[in-house]
Parts: sequence; structure tokens; C-alpha cells
Amino acid sequence: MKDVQLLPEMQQKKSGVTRRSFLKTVTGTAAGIGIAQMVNPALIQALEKGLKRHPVIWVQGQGCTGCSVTLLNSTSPPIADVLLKVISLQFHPTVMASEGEMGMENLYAIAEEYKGRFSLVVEGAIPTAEDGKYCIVGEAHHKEITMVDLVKEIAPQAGSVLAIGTCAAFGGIPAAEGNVTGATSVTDFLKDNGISTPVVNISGCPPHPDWIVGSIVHLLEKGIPELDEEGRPMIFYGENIHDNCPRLDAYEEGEMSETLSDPKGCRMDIGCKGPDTYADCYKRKWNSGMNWCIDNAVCIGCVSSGFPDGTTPFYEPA
Ligand code: FSX
Ligand code: SF4
Ligand code: SF4
Repeated sequence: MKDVQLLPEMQQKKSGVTRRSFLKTVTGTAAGIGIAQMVNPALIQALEKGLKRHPVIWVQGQGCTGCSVTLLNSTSPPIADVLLKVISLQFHPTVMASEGEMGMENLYAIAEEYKGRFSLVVEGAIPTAEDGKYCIVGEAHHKEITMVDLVKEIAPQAGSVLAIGTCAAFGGIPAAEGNVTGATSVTDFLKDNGISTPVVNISGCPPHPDWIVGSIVHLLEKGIPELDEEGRPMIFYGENIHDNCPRLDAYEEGEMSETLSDPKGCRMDIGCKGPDTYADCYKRKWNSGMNWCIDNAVCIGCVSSGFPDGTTPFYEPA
């Protein structure tokens, strides 16, 4: 952007848009929308409507970005509708157009403007060791911002915090044995820092896109959904996988799979953690309803607070 040579006044005369207002348009746009699309007035209108509905700031700590990828796989509703009609994604490090200090400044400005009304989505655990230096999320005023700094500053201003993925909800893989970074769940981090913003845990490594979108829609329409004792929406995490598994009859008959390619038997002897796992994967399925873990492998209990230490080795009986 530094290459732009025209003075603001000159640019305004030429195009009706000042450099400043152009930059504001680019950096202030919904994170998932490219610059070219921003010139479409219908889209701008939809965005404005979306913004009134539910501004979302999405930050990433110690994770693999799988949670973002899973959201982008939302097919019902399609991701474009989620971004345009359901939420207004104002900041997202992976897909937004802006970057660097400008992106960070935009984030702080949005948090200020929509204080108490936006949802903060946290993806990934929060590494607290060494003053949070394991995760630098950006710079502002020539100072490095850690994930710790960011969540401490932004979470108190949010109306709600969504901890997306098992890493954010419970610590997950980053907090597994050998956790040198001091990786911590969002709930524990907020508690340790005296921040009382309500948290909804959307666990799963990664979570199903429906669990994310459905929880946001619930927040929008009816407020915080009913949560289980681990802070997860009952509508998605209220059912036991084993009790509802299509292979339950095989389990009861003692017909056990010996290999992953066995089309019928129960997977318990080859490591299935379904009996200790609560989520609706058995009926929702994955990849637009095409299949799910137990069709092709085993349930590794990815939504559970004990994942992964408590559910490994994945392919050995519990
Ligand atoms: Fe964790 Fe998200 Fe597992 Fe990955 O970033 S929940 S490692 S699938 O995607 O945080
Ligand atoms: Fe239970 Fe897993 Fe067997 Fe299904 S495959 S019946 S969830 S142990
Ligand atoms: Fe996670 Fe088990 Fe559901 Fe697979 S079936 S997504 S491992 S909870």
C-alpha cells in the first residue's frame, strides 16, 4: 500500500475515493471477502446487514488451522451465506484481506466499536509460558502482540467467547503430555485472568462446521445455548456415540471388527472410544453427510476434554 503515490486530495478529485477511505474500505471489510467483490453494492448491503447482526472477531493461537478449514467446509448453509447473512467476520488471520499493523489496528478498532456486542472466536490453545512468547499474533505500534496479550485485551470487551476446537476448549493437542508452551484452554485462561465473559466450547479436532454455525446462529437468535458440564451446547454434544452407533447391534452380538476395512463389526477391539464420547457425529456425519469416523476408522474421542492423552493409543482398546 505504501506504493500509492497520489495525495489524498488528488485521489479524491480523480476517483471520488480518498486513499484513506479506500484503505478503510479494504481493511474494514469482512475478512473473507476479496477486494474485487467489495465494489459490488449488493454485497456491501448484505455485509452491512450482517454487521448489524453479529460481528465476529476470529483469532488463532496454538492450533493447526483445521478449525478454520472446517468452517470453510460449511455446505448447509453454504459458507458464503454464513459469511454474508449469518455473521459478519471482521477479522480472521488466514482469510482476511488486510495484514500487518493495519490488520491489528483494525481489530482493536472493531472491538471498541462493537463493545459488548461482538463474539470473539478463539481457535487454538493459548500458550502462556515465557510470557506468551511462543505465539506472536501480530505487531501494533512496533510492539509484538502475543496471543496472551490479545485475548486479555479483547475478551473482556466481547459479548461472548466461542472456544472453537478441542485445543481452545480444553487444551487439546498443544496441552498434551510434554506441553512446553504452557498451552491452556480458553476457559482456564479467562479464569486465571479474572475475565468473566461467558464461554461456549465447541470442541472437536476439528469441530463439525454445523456445530460452529449452529452455535453462532443460536447465540444470535436465542442467546447462549444450553451447555453441558463442560460448557458445550447440548444440542450438538448431548448424545453418546456408542448408544446411537449403527454398529451397536454388532457390539451386542459380540461381532468385532479385526481390521478397519471390516464393513460391519463393532470397532471396540481396534480402539473405538465411542462409549466415552458425546457428540452427534453418528447422525450428522462428515463431508456433507457422506461418511464418518466409524465408517472408515474408529472414534478417537476428538471432542472429549481428555483428548488426546486420554484417548491414545487411538487404535488400541480403551
Ligand atoms: Fe486444534 Fe484448530 Fe485440532 Fe486443529 O486450529 S482442534 S489441532 S483440528 O484445528 O485448534
Ligand atoms: Fe460402540 Fe464404537 Fe462399537 Fe460403535 S463401533 S458400537 S461406537 S464401540
Ligand atoms: Fe470426533 Fe469421534 Fe465424532 Fe470422529 S466420531 S468426529 S473422533 S467425536
